[in-house]
Amino acid sequence: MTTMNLLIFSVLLLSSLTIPTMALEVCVKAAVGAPDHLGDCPFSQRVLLTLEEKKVPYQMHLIDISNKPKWFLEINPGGKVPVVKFDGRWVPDSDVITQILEKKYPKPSLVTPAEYASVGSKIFASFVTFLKSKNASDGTEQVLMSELSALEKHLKAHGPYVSGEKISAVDLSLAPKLYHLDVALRHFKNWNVPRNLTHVKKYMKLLFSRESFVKTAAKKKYLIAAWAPKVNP
Ligand SMILES: N[C@@H](CCC(=O)N[C@@H](CS)C(=O)NCC(=O)O)C(=O)O
Repeated sequence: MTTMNLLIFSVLLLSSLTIPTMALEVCVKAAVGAPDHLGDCPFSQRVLLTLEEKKVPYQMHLIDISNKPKWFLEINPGGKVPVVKFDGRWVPDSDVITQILEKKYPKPSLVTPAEYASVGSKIFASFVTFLKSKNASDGTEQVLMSELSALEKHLKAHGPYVSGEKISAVDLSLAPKLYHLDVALRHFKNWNVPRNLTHVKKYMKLLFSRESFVKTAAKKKYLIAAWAPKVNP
């Protein structure tokens, strides 16, 4: 082997050894009943969306949260997903993780202006309450509708994304939650986001069709399987 060939060979060998270790390790929820498939956790998807949008290479570990492996509980005694390993330290909580990602990988910026950071923040809780409700006149649907109407008003004034033309952190947090709302309410309650919420409808379409979303979304059947025992305990 010539010196040049040896040099090229060494560079290739070195890069093949270093590329996998450059990838961030991330633990996310595995699908309920299918531990080899990506699960439905909206907080895990939020982190994956942030990694995808920032084009940060990552290595995913699927965690069966109904049967957490010993190694996972050792690195993360709190036992929740997502967790990401930064500089040798495992960090839980999607709020904390996405803030660290923004600092470490500032481009493209996903910073949401402070005045828009809580847009839509009550939608998920009101969706869950409505989903689990067995009493059609308990007002839970109206609470959800008022949150969705507030989002509609905001998007009409500032859209197509929460902070305008560019996607930002708040959209990446809302997207998986709106996906749950869309899939679970249609399946369990035959309920759809009303047509007159045109901006919300367009927003959901825009989010769900992004490459990052398609790559990181759980299959609908896994999402339904995860909600079933909570809807009908
Ligand atoms: N506040 C946390 C919530 C994470 C969370 O609730 N994860 C759920 C799955 S979606 C979990 O790990 N549950 C397992 C458990 O609590 O044992 C975040 O934003 O990351």
